[in-house]
Formats: sequence, C-alpha cells, structure tokens
Amino acid sequence: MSTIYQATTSAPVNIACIKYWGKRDTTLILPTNSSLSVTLSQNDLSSTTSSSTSPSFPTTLLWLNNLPPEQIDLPSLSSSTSPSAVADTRLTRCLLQLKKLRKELVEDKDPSAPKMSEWNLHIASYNNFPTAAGLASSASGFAALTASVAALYGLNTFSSEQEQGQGNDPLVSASQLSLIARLGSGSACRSLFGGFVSWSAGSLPSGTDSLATQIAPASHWPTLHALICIVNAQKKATSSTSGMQRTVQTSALLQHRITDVVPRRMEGIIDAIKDRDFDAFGRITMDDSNQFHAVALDTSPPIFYMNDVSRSIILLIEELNRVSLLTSRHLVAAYTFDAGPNAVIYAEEKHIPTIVNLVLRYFPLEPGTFEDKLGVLGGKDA
Ligand code: 2P0
Repeated sequence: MSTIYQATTSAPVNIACIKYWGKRDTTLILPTNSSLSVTLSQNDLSSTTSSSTSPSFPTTLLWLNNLPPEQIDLPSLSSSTSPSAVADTRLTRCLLQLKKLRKELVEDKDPSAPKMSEWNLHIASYNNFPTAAGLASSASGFAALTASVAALYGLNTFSSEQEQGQGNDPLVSASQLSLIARLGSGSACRSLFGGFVSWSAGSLPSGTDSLATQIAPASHWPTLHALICIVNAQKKATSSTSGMQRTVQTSALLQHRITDVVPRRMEGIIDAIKDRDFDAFGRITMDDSNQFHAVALDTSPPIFYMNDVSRSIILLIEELNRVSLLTSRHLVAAYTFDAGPNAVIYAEEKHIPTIVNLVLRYFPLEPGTFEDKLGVLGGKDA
C-alpha cells in the first residue's frame, strides 16, 4: 500500500482599496497598474483547500464546493507528454509551477525525498460563504490552492495569518508563491498575506517583479473593520476577466488612471495605513472605487457594475461623512465596490454600530431572504 501525503490550508477573501483593472499580459496575468487590498480575517470569508498526492492516484482530480470531481489533464514533469497535448489553463499553469519548484528545491537536492512532482494530485476546495453571494471567490480560492499544494510539497511553512519573518524559514517565500497564485487569478496573489497587501504591477515581461508584499499585518490596525453589504447575490453579467480587457482596449480614461493617478494613490494609501490615518485611507479608497467604476463606464460598450441601491449607499455614506466632517472634522466610513453591486464599508470599530443601524434603516432586510442570513457581515480584524 502506498502512502498518501496531505495538506490543508485556508486563505481569506481580500477587498481592494486601490483596484486592479486591466492586464498587460493576459496569460501571465500581469496588471496594468499596482493595487492594494485588505485581507479579511480567516473566520469571515475564506476558501479552504485540501491537497493530497500519492503514487497510487491514477488521475489528478479537483473537487469544488463538494460538486462531483473534475479530471485535470496535467503532464508529469518527467513524462514525454507534449504540453500542447493537454489543456493549458490557469489551474494547470499554477500546478506545473508548483511541481517545478518541488523538483528543483526538494527532490533534486535530496534524492531520498518522495518524487511527488511526478504523482497525480487530489485537490478539494470549498468556500465558507455561498459561491453565489456575489463576492469574489477566485482570489481566496487560488490563494488557498497555491498555499495548500506548496505545503504538501514542503515549500512553505507559514500561514497567511502569520506575520512575515516568523516561524521556520520557508523554502519559498509568500511573495514568491504570490507569483504562482497570480497565474490562477490576479487578485489571488494578495490573499496569500493577511492584513494590508500591495501587488506591484512590475515592469519585466517575465512578470517576476509582479508580486504581492505585506504592507502591515492586521494587528497593526485592529480597530479597522469591514462591513459587507450584499446588494445582489446574483452572478455578475460581465466577468472581471473579460470586462477589464474590454476597458484596456476601449477606455481613453484608463491610461490617465494607470500613469497619473494610481502611482500617487499607492504612495498615499501606504502612508495612511502606516499612520493609521482613517481620513486619508478612506478618501483614497472611495476615490479609487469611483474611478474604477468610471473607467468601467468609459468602456465600449459600457459596463455597469453598481445599481441604484449601490449608488444610494454611496450617497448615504457621503452624507454621513459630510455631517461628521462638520462636527468632528473626521471621516466616519469609506465605501468601496468591486465588479458588482455589493458594498464594502470600512470604518473604525467605534463607528460600526452607527453605520449598521443607518444602513439597516434605509435598506431594511426582507425577512426570510438570503440577505437575512448574510446581509451585513462585520469583518473582525479588518
Ligand atoms: C481588485 N477586481 O483589485 C479588482 C477590483 C475586481 C474589481 O481583482 O482575470 O478576478 O482572474 O485576474 O482577479 C477581479 O479580478 O481577475 C479584481 P483575473 P480577478 O480586487
């Protein structure tokens, strides 16, 4: 009987404050601009992936959210199978990179190490939130998958909750792993870290400088919370992947955003995070959400991700901030919207009850609906 090796890892969803929108290389998933996000806590919205491998597995199989398994055609590194004979997908590119690292860093250095790079994999991944909730699951999904297979292969010994520099030194750093998660889905590279994370656009055609780094751990600003307001749980009409390339091809505003706006905002928000300055953090976050939706609108044909309820939430938060600026000279809340109508509201912990009450007063939950269960989630530790 042959041994089965197994590893399980979780990765949370991240919510961008400076949005990634546009690729300069669609295969390597290299972005047209840098981005910055906050990773939610592991307990809130996350994906968990278990990977196992054994010389006895006849095929590579993938189970997603307990659905029947899908067979993945993946050439073993030593086989003579031509790569063109098997599907070249985001998933196979991630897995092949992980196998290469296993071979180079473990098996070639220690001839007694199990030859896992030649064996098939069984991968099971599930989200602890409904996939149809209208929240991006590809980021947490590909991050959990990359971290899980890396752990199985003995490449990393850290978890995304851990702060950099702690624990045993991994063979591959989280930033190096982010290069692989990025091949699965751009935003996934940011979910390999907890806390505040930047993804550098990089400039090399190889993409080796387009990686994620942690700006600060969640413990740096523990009072910052994220409220997630589900406006519509349906799948979006225009996927991020196709929508952003339509923007690259047709938007006249995008170039201005890439060259003149985002670099300045990246510097500003990193300073704001370091100083725990909610006024600067919130203003940049709201401005960048609005500009991302402006370039979506500037796309031909235009892309509308927000709806009337989304826009009403913007007006409500802007009004709350206007009054707060008059009375206390500070912002209370910052909204941001991804490629869909759902709102994420960042705020200091002390203001969360006021904001929840306000949102529920203007947008009451209908009893018995899906939103009744998930409507407003308070993100702990951001
Ligand atoms: C972000 N979004 O920075 C932005 C804001 C959506 C709006 O990253 O094609 O699912 O897999 O790289 O990562 C969504 O893009 O797209 C996204 P692919 P992905 O969070």
